[in-house]
Parts: sequence; structure tokens; C-alpha cells
Amino acid sequence: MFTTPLLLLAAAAFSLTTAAPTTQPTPSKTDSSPRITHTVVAGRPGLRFDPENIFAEPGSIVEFHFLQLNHSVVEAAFAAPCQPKDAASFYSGFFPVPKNADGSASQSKEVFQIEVKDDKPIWFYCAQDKGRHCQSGMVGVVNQKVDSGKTLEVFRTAAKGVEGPAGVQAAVQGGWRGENPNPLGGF
Ligand SMILES: *[C@@H]1O[C@H](CO)[C@@H](O)[C@H](O)[C@H]1NC(C)=O
Ligand SMILES: [Cu+2]
Repeated sequence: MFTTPLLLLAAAAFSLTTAAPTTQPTPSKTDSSPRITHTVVAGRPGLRFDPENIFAEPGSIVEFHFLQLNHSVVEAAFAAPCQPKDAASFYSGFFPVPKNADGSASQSKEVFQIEVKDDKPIWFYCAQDKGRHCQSGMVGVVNQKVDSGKTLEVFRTAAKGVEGPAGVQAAVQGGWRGENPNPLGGF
């Protein structure tokens, strides 16, 4: 999609009142042009991603923020929740985040960003086994195709039936992990 400066301005104004897409410079080393960024928060309503059903145009960024506990995000295949889709699947690593002393919500100083390369669905889950987050429904999707029958609720139901542990990759890959460029995002 061709993005006009006017659209970017509209998106920026919109972000003042909602948690909807914002624009910000991506920290990518290869491309410093501003991208539409969709913020997803891990752990805001408990063992969930919020939002968990994201529509993001090719070329945009999905930026995961991590609240207290110890969450992660990994790409799965629709047919096999709680496991990396393949050797190239993105993996954020874990984000252990202690509670604030006063009990208020805390957030990791780092985020994990992925680029949406095309309009194919991207299925993902949290791989924390302590508490079985994936099997408890901590899953999500970018660009679900509603008419295909492959919906987030079908994926979540399948995740609940996974008996073994959730899978991770050997190392962080398939995205960018680094300092949170939007510290107020995520609450
Ligand atoms: C976070 O979770 C991972 C995976 O279960 C574990 O290996 C790691 O030790 C945990 N970190 C902390 C600080 O609890
Ligand atoms: Cu989790």
C-alpha cells in the first residue's frame, strides 16, 4: 500500500487516543524510513496477547511489548500450535519482568519487532512452560483469513490440546530485539 504523509499524520493523531497503530522510526539497520507499527502487549490481560488478532499491511511492523512475568513470542504453523513452524520461525527469547515494588504493572525495557512481509497469516504463541502459557491460550495471529476457517479460535482450541512442552528456537531470530522505542506503549 502506498502511504501518503497525510495518512501517516492521521495515524499519529489517532494514536493519541487509542492503542491503534502508531508511526515511529523503526530501529532497523537497513531501512530508517518510518513504518506503521502495530503494538501488541504480552501479558496485559493475564496469559494473553493484546490485541491477539492483528491486521497489519505488508511492510508494517508488529512490535511486542512484555509485561511482568516471563513471556516470549514464537512463530507457529496453524496446524501445529506451541511449536516453531520451521527452522526460520521467529523467536523473541524470554523477557523476565519483575513486578514493580508498589504492585503496579511493569514492562520490559526491550521489545521484539517483526516485519510483516506479505499478507499471509502469521500464527504465534508464548513458549513459557511454567504455567503452560501456549496451552492456556496465549496465542495470536496476524492477518487471519476469516473465510478459510483457519481462525484464531480454532488455533487456540488446538493449542489447549497440546500435551508436550512448548517449543523454542536455539537463539533469538527472525526479528529485532532491543530497547523499547515507545516506553509508554503497552499500558
Ligand atoms: C524465563 O523463562 C525461561 C523459560 O522457561 C527460563 O529458562 C528462564 O530461566 C526464566 N527466567 C527467569 C528470570 O525466571
Ligand atoms: Cu507467556
